[in-house]
Amino acid sequence: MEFKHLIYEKEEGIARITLNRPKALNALNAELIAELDGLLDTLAKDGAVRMVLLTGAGDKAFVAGADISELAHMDSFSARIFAEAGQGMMAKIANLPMPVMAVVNGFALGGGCELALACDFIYASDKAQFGLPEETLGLIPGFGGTQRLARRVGAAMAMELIFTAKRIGAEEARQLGLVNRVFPAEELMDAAMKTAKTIASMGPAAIALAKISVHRGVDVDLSAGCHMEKEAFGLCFASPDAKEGTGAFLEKRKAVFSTSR
Ligand code: DAK
Repeated sequence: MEFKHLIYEKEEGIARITLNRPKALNALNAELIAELDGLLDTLAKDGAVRMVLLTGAGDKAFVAGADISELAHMDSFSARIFAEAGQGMMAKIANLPMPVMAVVNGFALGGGCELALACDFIYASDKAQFGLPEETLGLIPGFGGTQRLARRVGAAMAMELIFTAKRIGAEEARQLGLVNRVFPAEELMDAAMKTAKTIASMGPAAIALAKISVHRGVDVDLSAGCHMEKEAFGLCFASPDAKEGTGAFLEKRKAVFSTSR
């Protein structure tokens, strides 16, 4: 697949997407959002992809935000269309059947921080910086940032970060629960790949069901969440992987799960 602003690689069930506008610190313009949106549609149908890594080209930025040169020319109408495209693309990440990890190698600001938050979890380099600087531009986060950041770090901390536009480093982001793990920059991609391989070795149906249970569950009360979990648990038995996994344990051998959904 050929893209103008993305590099797409696939190896042993792991897809790696690199946002590739390094001269603009990988800022999200409308073309990049459309390309990524289309690629997510393709991935959703690719049963052989078990895990997705999303990262930024170069060593300076994951994504430095929405492209300010495009934002500067927007009116209310085009801003709404842009927000719809961005929010739609980010919702697709949660709806993918396979996990998506943001591998944040530098600035993750504004729309870049929102994109990382839309992924299932974040690994960061010790050089990464996170922030929602939209207020400095007379804007608010428009790609779900007010919602996802508050769910991740709590409403009060999200409001402080949004109101002050403060940038925080990787370690502080980890302490807040925004980032799962922090690595020296040169070790980040290897660490991400190691976790990706572990996840890719699990049964793909059970991973998809766990992902949907967690995502849907955080938006409902505990009883509704447990109800959904029960249904998802039952669905695991529609895949041969449940028999293979339990059988392998009893036979004292390593389970061999399906290679596609
Ligand atoms: N957009 C476009 N270009 C950008 C950019 C961005 N967000 N960030 C950096 N660049 C470009 C710079 O203009 C520069 O280009 P040249 O001048 O070389 O042509 C190049 O990348 C390198 O940047 P710097 O020279 O500034 O590099 P520094 O190391 O000095 O500084 C920096 C790095 C990341 C601290 C700085 O570039 C910076 O502050 N960038 C802007 C960060 C920012 O404010 N990001 C948030 C953008 S607002 C909406 C939906 C979503 C959003 C808004 C509305 N709807 C409701 C419609 C989201 C908004 C945002 O994300």
